[in-house]
Amino acid sequence: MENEILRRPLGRRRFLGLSGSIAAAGAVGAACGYGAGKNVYEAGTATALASGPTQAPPAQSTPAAAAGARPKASGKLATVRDASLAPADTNPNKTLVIEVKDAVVEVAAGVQMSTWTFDGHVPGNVVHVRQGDTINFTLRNNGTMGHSIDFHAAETPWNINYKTILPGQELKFVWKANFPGTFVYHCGTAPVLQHIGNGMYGAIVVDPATPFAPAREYWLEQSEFYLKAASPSGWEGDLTRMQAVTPDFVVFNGAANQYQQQPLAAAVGERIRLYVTNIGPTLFSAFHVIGAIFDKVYVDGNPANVLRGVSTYTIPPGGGATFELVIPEAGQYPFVTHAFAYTGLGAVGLIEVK
Ligand SMILES: [Cu+2]
Repeated sequence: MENEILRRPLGRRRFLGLSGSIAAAGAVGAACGYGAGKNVYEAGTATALASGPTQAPPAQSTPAAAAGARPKASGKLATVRDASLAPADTNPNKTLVIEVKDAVVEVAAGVQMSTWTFDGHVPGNVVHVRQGDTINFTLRNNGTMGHSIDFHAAETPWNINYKTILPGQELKFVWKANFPGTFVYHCGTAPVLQHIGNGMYGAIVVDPATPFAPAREYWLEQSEFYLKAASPSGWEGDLTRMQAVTPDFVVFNGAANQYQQQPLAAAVGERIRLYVTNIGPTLFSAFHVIGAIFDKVYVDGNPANVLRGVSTYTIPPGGGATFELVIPEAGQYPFVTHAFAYTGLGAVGLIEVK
């Protein structure tokens, strides 16, 4: 389907001297009126595309929109989040401490957002454990308001262990990773929409008791950002836009288009395993790799739930899946949410196969 969609801007793409489907994907975003600024490599290209309808999402009634102040990516991200999944350590009795803290993060090139975080990152650190592990967990609130945590990999009472704690407080509980899979964790304090929308989430991967075969492994967490102007960072979360589902950016691992700036590496014929979660807070992900087919999709990341030969797979908000693919030919393979009104907002990365 994307070929038909991508064909339209092709002439313009050639005119601009671009090559590769990623440029076309960016142009699609721009053509939809959703372009969040740069979605291509070269500054000159981005400037050319920015002369098109790349700046304004559909008119909103928020003060920032009324003032014409919408966030726009510019330049390059200062850092690109490492998407490699480090192996889980082999100790079955694990200690995990997560600290809540406020932080300013770059959600698109040059766009700084004041966020509420787990461990200072959006998403928080990836938690990687093994099925059967016992997790001795501590949540420490060094933020400025009440927060909590909800592990989708855990079976534990919500009213006891997912309760909100105030700044300066700690919450400890022990849980067991009974189910293997690819899960989210998030703050569950009301309004949850706002706490997730402001950056309080991460991913947790539970390896199955019988491990998967060796592969090149990456984690990707899709999410949306809804912004309004704020000082001193420039931007902060906008609950009104979250409620209206009018995102400024839709991203993988916390920053728009970051894996165009620094693609994920893989080799021809190598098994690639992607642990993909979607924290939303509201949008579904239609996860797809352009030019490839998933050899296997493990629903929720559980090896008992296997699908074969899948092109695009839905990941609901709060869900996850594990994808395996083997790419037979060298080149660039964009991974996207195939919901194209959102793709151009930053949900395009690249797998570079050599
Ligand atoms: Cu919170």
